[in-house]
Amino acid sequence: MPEATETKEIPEKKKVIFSAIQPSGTFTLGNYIGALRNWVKLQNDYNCIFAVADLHAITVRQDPQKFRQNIYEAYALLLACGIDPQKSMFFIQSHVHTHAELAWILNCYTQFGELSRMTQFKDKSQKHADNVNAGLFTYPSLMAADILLYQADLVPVGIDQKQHLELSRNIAERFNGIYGNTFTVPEPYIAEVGAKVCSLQEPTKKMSKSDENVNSWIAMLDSPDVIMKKFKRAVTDSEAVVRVGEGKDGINNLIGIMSAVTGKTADEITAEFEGKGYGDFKTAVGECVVEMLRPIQKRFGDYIKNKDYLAEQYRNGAAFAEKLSRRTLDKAMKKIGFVAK
Ligand code: ATP
Ligand code: LTN
Repeated sequence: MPEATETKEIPEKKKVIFSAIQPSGTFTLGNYIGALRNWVKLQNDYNCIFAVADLHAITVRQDPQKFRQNIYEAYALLLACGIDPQKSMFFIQSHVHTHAELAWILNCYTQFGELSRMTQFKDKSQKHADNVNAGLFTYPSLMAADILLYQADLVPVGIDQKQHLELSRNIAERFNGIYGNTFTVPEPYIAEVGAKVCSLQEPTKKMSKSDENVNSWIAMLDSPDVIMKKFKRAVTDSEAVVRVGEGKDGINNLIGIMSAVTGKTADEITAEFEGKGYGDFKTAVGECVVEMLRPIQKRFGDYIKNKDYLAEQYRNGAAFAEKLSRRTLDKAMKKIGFVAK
């Protein structure tokens, strides 16, 4: 007889992770180090669900041809980074109709005042003053739908998305409060410190793909030559010592990048470059980034040529996602009082 205190080991259920990225241009080194690279690692420990958030991208006007290409490229690039459709569910958001449907429903449980307080809405409506559309305003309800449909426990996002996630939690709690437990209330999963890659030209700002100065960001698909050139042009300071310090934003950023890529600490990097100039250092940073991206670019080149393979993967992903998300949508609709089909 087992002792009364002995407990049977119940295998812990893996937590569900959901995240998505907009196909709104070429992905940068910031997207990779701050988001995509972590997604790849999470696949081993969690049930991961990832999407290319194309519905979100049309809140800003897109050129149709370029948009289509960006969606393909985003899907292929994520595969090339190591998102593995055998381990994770990986699909294109607009292929799974439940997202838009739940978003409409959640819109009716989201207050005008809440949406008005979103800083991204305020920023983007200033930036695109000629197109402050309703979708830009209700963007967070669609994001909530993305997450709540899969009963996600954790959502890896950058700090810029934390406010949206907070709103998703409020919507879930409000709905559960009215109708009883329907949605898992998700927690943010913010990447470890140092995950913010800054602009190479204005190193107090984050590296952003929508920055008009192309020298400020490294695209994941930039050629080695271009990457080296951009690093050589990176803004530094006049001290000429490779160390982390106040007022040394450019060098701090380059050290951060090298540390993220090689796993070396800032002190190790400082020691390695003692007595050497910024020229050598910048070349070394450029080289390690080129080497990190080289295999990804190679795989991307193979995937993007193989449209049939891409289609097979995103169709499969969408079929699974539809089946899983349908359950939550049906449950929510039933609770509200809709008549079942
Ligand atoms: P935009 O320029 O349109 O604002 P973006 O390059 O900032 O776009 P997003 O699509 O908003 O990229 O972000 C996708 C993910 O990449 C988010 O999780 C975000 O936090 C992360 N990310 C974006 N830029 C950086 C950066 N410079 N450093 C670290 N993480 C980043
Ligand atoms: N809004 C996010 C992309 C995004 C997302 C999501 C992230 C859309 N739906 C759901 C996490 C969970 C962005 O712009 N980075």
